Amino acid sequence: MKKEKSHYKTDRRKFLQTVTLGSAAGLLGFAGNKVSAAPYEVPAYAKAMAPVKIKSVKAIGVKSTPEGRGSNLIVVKVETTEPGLYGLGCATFTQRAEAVITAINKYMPDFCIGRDADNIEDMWQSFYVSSYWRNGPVLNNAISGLDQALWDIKGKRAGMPVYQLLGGKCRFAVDTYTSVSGATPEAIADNVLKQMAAGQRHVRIQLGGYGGVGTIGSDPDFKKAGFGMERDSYMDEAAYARAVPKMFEGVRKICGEEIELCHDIHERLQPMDAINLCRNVEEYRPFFIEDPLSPENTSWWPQFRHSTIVPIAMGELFNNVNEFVEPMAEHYFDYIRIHVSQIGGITPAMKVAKLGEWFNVRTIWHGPGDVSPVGHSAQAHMDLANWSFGLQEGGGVFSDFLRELFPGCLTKENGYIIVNDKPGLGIDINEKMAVKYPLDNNAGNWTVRRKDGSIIRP
Ligand code: GCO
Ligand code: MG
Repeated sequence: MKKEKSHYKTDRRKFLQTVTLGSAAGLLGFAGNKVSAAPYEVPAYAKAMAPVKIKSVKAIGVKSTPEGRGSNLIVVKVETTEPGLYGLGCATFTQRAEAVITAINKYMPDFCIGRDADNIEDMWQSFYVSSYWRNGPVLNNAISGLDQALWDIKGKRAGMPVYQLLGGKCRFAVDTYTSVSGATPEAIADNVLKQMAAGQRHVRIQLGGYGGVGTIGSDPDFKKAGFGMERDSYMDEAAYARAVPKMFEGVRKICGEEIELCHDIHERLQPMDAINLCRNVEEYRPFFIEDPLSPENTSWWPQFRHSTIVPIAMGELFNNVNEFVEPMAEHYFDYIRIHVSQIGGITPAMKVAKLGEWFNVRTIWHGPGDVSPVGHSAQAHMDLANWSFGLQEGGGVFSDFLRELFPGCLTKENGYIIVNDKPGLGIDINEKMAVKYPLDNNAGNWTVRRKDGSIIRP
């Protein structure tokens, strides 16, 4: 019975192929010539599953730690009409998590249900313009959740890890940098030595919080005057700019020449101060200096590049893929620091990575704690397949809590991220556990002020 059915299908396909070729030949003016379609039997290995439709889309919000503040993580789950076949994607925007969840739960189901789960590019392009106003962090994160989930589904359908669908491995594993901080160069060097002993080749060094917050400077006059909120941070820009070269000097002296050292300015200095800071650390050969300018200061780039030789890593605050084009074509940066969920997921990130190949600008995807383990997996799959890879921030080290919450998390050996070879992104979510750790209303406190209380862009 079964055999007969498939026989019928093959005959029907042969018939359709003949008809199609026949009519194409007609259109090309070959009528009269004998054009016959060679009978073509689709081999078993090439038979994909029948098309599947999207059955449901929802957001899952969960804390990254069992207690304390932690990050608000958001994962999108897309279910299909194929029983048991679903995908996961990262849509984490910690500081405005509820806004992203609303965008997903209120606007995605109507848009997605009944559509073909295979057409990722079309889904991305059509959801992107469906609101007419577009390209903000809330909607881009929502699209990222959908996009990554569809790549996950495609990988599961193909029986392949996503890196295979992106072109296959062009490196055996993903090299990383990790961050350490401390109040003094000696304390930082101590932490760097520990990372070196664990096999790390690249370490980012910070003096306490970004901009030296909590370790440098005293007497925030605005606090004494009762200006702002008690919890607002204070940054002494000049003291920070003086301290960073000393930090590099101290760490180099203790840790030697081999370790690659990086630093994140986190956009906090005035452009000329950032240029001077970079010049002052040149002799310590940083691997990169990150985000020396805020995104509002892009017109300073030509001057910046002509003033200092340190490699620059930039872009975690960009929302829009178009923002990368000019700086890459003009070689303003050496590394692009895309926050993958912020720009809309794997589909746009791969386009920027490929553009990097033409201009020799390499990727270091943003990988802090406010990227979910699903997002870290998506990044590692791209890292394995992109030739224009530079390095990866974080990933591979997760708490026991996160490993239980997200079975299949990446692992790290000798400083390299290791990706499991399960189909798709290779990661799952324990939904029963997730409901026990709901999001909190942490609106974010990126309020950093200088001595007189005026705001520093973080
Ligand atoms: C980094 C980043 C982060 C961000 C954070 C904001 O380079 O890792 O600067 O630490 O500050 O992701 O929520
Ligand atoms: Mg940063």
